[in-house]
Amino acid sequence: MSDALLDEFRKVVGAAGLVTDPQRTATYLSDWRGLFTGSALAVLRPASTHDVARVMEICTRANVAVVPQGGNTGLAAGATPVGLSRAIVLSLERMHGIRSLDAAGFTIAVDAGCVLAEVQRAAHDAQRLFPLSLAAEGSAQIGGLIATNAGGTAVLRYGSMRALVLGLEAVLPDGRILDGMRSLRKDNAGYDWKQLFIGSEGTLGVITGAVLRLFPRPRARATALVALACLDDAVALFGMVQEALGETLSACELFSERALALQCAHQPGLERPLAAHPWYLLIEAGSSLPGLREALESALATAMEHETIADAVLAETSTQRDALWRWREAITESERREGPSAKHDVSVAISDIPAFVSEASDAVEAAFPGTRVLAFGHLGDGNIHFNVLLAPGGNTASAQITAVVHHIVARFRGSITAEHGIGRYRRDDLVAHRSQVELALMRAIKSAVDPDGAMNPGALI
Ligand code: FAD
Ligand code: 2HG
Ligand code: ZN
Repeated sequence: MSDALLDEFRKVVGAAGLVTDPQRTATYLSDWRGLFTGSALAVLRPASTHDVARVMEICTRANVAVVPQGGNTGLAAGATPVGLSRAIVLSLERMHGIRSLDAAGFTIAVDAGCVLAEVQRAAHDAQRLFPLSLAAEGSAQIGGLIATNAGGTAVLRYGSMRALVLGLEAVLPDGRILDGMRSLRKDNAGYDWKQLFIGSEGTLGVITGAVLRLFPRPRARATALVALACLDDAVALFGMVQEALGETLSACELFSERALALQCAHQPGLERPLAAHPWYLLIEAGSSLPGLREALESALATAMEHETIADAVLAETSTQRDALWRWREAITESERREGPSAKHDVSVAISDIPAFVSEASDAVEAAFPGTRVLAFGHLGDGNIHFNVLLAPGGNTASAQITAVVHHIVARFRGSITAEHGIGRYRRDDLVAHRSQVELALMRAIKSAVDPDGAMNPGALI
């Protein structure tokens, strides 16, 4: 990059906001899984929305592409500048303030670089709940979570990120600031442009702030880990606990014995919670009204009588609750330690989960000897992480495995990504799994908002 351009950037973001030292830029240039590595002229770390706007103006003028980056925990490599000759990474990490919290109105306004755990903490300190929860919450930022429309483990009750955003602030590629930091629950004044940015994966502009919904903090939680003989029983149990617990049910998370065994191998110190069974469901409900635990216990007792479940353990304390959750939340990290895998973040109708998993597992393990299916996820949302651990030296089969899995997903009229997004990892698959009309509409939106194609080239579309 020319010194003059560097100077221009430095004038805006200051010395602390401009990173060019290769040792420091390296962490911004690879994705969380280490599958993609790219290059950039520099990493820019602006400290305010106005600085983001000025950076964008310079980039437009100098024909420099912009790759926004949050906590870099994305699983679709959307924040990695791959194959771009003139690009910067724009990191929001210095914009991490809580702008305001309205406890009476149940809203919080934050900078986009705020880490999710910080938002949860601020809400908690104000006797409120910000419900979005996922294993990367110590690093993932609100801007990244909005840009990917993240899901996580409480979608069943509270919805994914889209359901939690009331207002948004974003900077357009040409540097204009869109100020929609409104806390309104109802607002029908024209097109709701913020919805375009939710799930846009950095391809339309830079999200710089958001107003988020808060909820009452449930005073009690009931958490159980249940062992099951088959997936049909898991779906049946989901129906039973939904009926018994109603809207208090917040999580219904699935994992297999293979996932549990993987944890035992890679997370020393975890004590096996139940004897081995093919499948497990982690069920949680929360409420401030009495009788929650009794309702869960009674639902599980009925399920036991009907032989829908094989075994169960209920958390007695918050430490036990955390220990049960660890079995679910550490799977991704254990999978990474185990070695390379082909990840599939699919959704199908909840009642189709047993047939989908059975058919896809049989197809993959028969066609690719030595592979091991690791299926887990958010059963209550119909979202299965149908990951396939590759056979040693089998990296080359990854794309073929994905083709087999996605073909079956299409037959079930499912989606090839329920929550992680398209990014660079699934870009070619999107074209095969959305109609010409849908793709044309997406391209029209992209070129209306980003006519020069400067925002995150190579991601999504
Ligand atoms: P990044 O990875 O930095 O970026 C992701 C995308 O958003 C990129 O395309 C980037 O360009 C864009 N972007 C980032 N910030 C901005 C911004 N301010 N403006 C515009 N575009 C921006 N995801 C789930 O949905 N559910 C889960 O349960 C879940 N669990 C996870 C568990 C682990 C252990 C890990 C590592 C990841 C998990 N993820 C999960 C994926 C990941 O945490 C989410 O996709 C998250 O939303 C990414 O946030 P981030 O700040 O790290 O974004
Ligand atoms: C989860 O549900 C995350 O734990 C990560 O979405 C899934 O590792 C994965 O594929
Ligand atoms: Zn998930």
